Amino acid sequence: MFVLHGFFTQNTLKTLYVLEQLGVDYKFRFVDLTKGENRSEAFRAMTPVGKVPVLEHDGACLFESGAICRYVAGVAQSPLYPADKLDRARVDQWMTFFTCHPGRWLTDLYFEKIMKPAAGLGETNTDRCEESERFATAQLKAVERHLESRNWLVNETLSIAEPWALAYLEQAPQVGFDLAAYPRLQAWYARIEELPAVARVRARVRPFVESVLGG
Ligand SMILES: N[C@@H](CCC(=O)N[C@@H](CS)C(=O)NCC(=O)O)C(=O)O
Repeated sequence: MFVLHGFFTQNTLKTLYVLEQLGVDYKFRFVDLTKGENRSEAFRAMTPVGKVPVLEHDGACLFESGAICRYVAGVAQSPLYPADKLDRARVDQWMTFFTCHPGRWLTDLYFEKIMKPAAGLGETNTDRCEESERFATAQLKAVERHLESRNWLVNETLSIAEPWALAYLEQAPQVGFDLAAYPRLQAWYARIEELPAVARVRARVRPFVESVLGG
């Protein structure tokens, strides 16, 4: 049994979407960051960095969402994280790309426009929002180009890179970032959203979102 400690923002959602899609047995323990629960002694005993998500498994703890997803996929020996070295590297490459490029900027927008007001962390920085929108716009064009000739990121089949990317991209409508300029990406996004695993995760985190951000 895996135990995932997390919040409801994209670093946790990446792991929840991936775990759910892998079909492994896991429990979710909500850590309310707005109440500083990640600074408790019990939480710090699991991770030196004090951030979510954290995975507990077989008496060990792991932090970093990427390490967690790859570990669980490895334990499950899932084809969603292919054994072939090149295919695996291609899955890794897209996970890293989303994290460092479009996902990073969409996450900045989410923080500025949603988390800051909700958690009383100060005024939304409009200059920062404009910069984030500019970078996200440019980088999503690369994904659109890649998807012009394919339906999935790697090998014409679903991989853990898809639920991973979803957690970043689903912030777009929430922050008013229009994806209409990317029709192939939108179609791919819709295919990921249709996965039953996605609906299950959303239902699972909804009460926590509502308790922090309101209904
Ligand atoms: N690179 C880490 C980032 C983890 C991270 O930044 N988590 C945030 C929430 S999304 C957090 O725990 N923030 C609380 C804090 O820094 O005090 C990962 O992918 O797991």
